[in-house]
Amino acid sequence: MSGDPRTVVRKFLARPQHEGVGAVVRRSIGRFELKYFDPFLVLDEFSLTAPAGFPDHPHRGFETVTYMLQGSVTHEDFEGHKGTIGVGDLQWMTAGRGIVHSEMPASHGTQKGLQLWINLSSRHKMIEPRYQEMASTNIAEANEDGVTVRIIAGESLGIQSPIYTRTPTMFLDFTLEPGAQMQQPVPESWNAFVYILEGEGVFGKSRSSSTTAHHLLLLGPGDRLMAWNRSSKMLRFILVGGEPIGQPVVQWGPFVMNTQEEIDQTIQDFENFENGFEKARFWRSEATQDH
Ligand code: FJE
Ligand code: FE
Repeated sequence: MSGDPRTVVRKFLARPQHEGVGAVVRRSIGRFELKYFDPFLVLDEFSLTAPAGFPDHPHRGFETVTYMLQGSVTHEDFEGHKGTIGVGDLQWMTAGRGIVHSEMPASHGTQKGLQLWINLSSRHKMIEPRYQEMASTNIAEANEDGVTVRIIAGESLGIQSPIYTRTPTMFLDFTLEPGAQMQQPVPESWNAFVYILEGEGVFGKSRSSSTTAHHLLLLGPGDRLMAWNRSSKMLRFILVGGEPIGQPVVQWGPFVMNTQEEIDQTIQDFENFENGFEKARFWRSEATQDH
């Protein structure tokens, strides 16, 4: 490879905070100090223990990617789309012009996962909603020299994920055994980050100091990432990259548009059950109905 490897330019520790109803999230992207990392709006490592959850709420203008780490979450939306995603399963939801749904724990104990919000460009914000779901058993996994990679989106070790990314995105889940090292190409023009799930690792430059779990690492320019596990425990992290959109972002909670006028219109659409929110008028999720 001809270019330079990417180095770590900023580092954030994601501390737990409260979100939804009784839920706890470690938010890295989307917090005050890092409102937006184009095209990424939010990265939450969430933790749900019943009755905590995310009851009926809307989305417009972006995609949500939910990837489970422990336990399971049941989702249901206002079109009748419903399901449960368990450990290692993926839901890639393109909210587009509008989704109203609930996301609630499906079992006892603590459910953990990642939720990433990916922005859509102005010409895609009002597209029809779409789901892409992949059970853990269908997610391709490649193995090489102590490195295991699960290919959620994009390509690694010659394997391409079938997930269609409306905003070009890569999402890879790496596990490195003690002593292992990895190298992964990342398109030069993309923004990319690492989020550490477990263990500790050295990222970017071989001589840099190691970083532990729940840290977000923003990567600088370059054409690939290199990482090393010099510890005696497993290292697990995600590497995510995306093509920057380069458009203004105006966000109001779960609505993400380009202008304040579009946000005002969205709030009006939601209140009046119009322009994609028609089915919200008489819908309540089973999870939040009185039993
Ligand atoms: C939320 C709007 C939302 N992080 N991690 C406003 F859409 C949400 C929300 C979530 C969420 C859901 C899951 Cl399953 C996992 C998440 C935010 O639903 F919390 C606020 N405050
Ligand atoms: Fe949601």
